[in-house]
Amino acid sequence: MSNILDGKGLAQQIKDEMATEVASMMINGDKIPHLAAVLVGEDPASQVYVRNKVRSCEQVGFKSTLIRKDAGISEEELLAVVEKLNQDPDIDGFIVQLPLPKHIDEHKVTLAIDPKKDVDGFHPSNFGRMAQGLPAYLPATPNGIMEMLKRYEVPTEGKEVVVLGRSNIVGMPMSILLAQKNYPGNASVTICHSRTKDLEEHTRRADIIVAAIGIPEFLKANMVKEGVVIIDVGINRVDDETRKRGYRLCGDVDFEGVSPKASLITPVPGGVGPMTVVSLLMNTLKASKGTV
Ligand code: L34
Repeated sequence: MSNILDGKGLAQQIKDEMATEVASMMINGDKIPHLAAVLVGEDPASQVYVRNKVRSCEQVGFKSTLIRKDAGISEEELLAVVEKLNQDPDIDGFIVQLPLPKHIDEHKVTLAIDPKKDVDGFHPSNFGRMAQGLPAYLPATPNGIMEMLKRYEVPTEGKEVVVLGRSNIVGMPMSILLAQKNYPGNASVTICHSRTKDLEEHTRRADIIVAAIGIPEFLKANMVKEGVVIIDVGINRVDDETRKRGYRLCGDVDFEGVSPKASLITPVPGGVGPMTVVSLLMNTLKASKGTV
């Protein structure tokens, strides 16, 4: 049997389920979920991700609004865009795609988003609620990973989990969720980062590794044990002249080397990325129903 955790296929299945639900909402005359995305500048990867989000909205029958702004937009102007979306009664939830240009304080922008519309789950109020196990919008990538573990019935209770990376949007929330008294959770979680001594000593003990450090093919076969479950969050573009686009995508895991040792592994692309997108849609559906 294949050891692939097929995020792409699973995301499609969840979108099909959501499309059915949206169709019946429409018949009942309920409000159709409406997501807005703000994209600042021309970052090529961000354009792809946001396009995937907008396209997925169309697939499930959501309304979507894409607001594009020049990279030169001032912080003040961007905050005004956020405020307008906060006030717009037709918008159920919205995101400001990261990263933002250097002259804009991401933290300030995140704080300006109404937590009730913060379908990215980045606002400290949502993060704090998540950390305390209260109803909250969960950040899309960790939430997508949790959904994937659940649907594939991956055992997590009592497992040794190593999270590589401590970012606010992936590593930190992921480690909190996996330690919580829930399924998928109840794991013993270790966070490793740039100051970790003897990282391999940790990764070799791990039953589950979540790699989110942004270094292409960082995790090698000799760093993991037989039967490990690998969640590869990395999505790196590396130059490749044999490809038409001039680059190929790879994760933070050396897939070729690690896959033969892994009981389960997410590919890149087609693993965590599509689950991130679908979990944003799940949050938007909740926002439109007012269930968070
Ligand atoms: N505000 N900023 C905000 N919210 C987010 O949730 C994100 N993230 C991360 C970057 N900045 C953000 C995303 O949307 C990463 N991310 C994301 C979204 C979608 C995909 C990857 C990352 C995705 O669709 N990946 C596809 C391939 C894409 C490609 O061809 O380049 C995949 O199969 O992995």
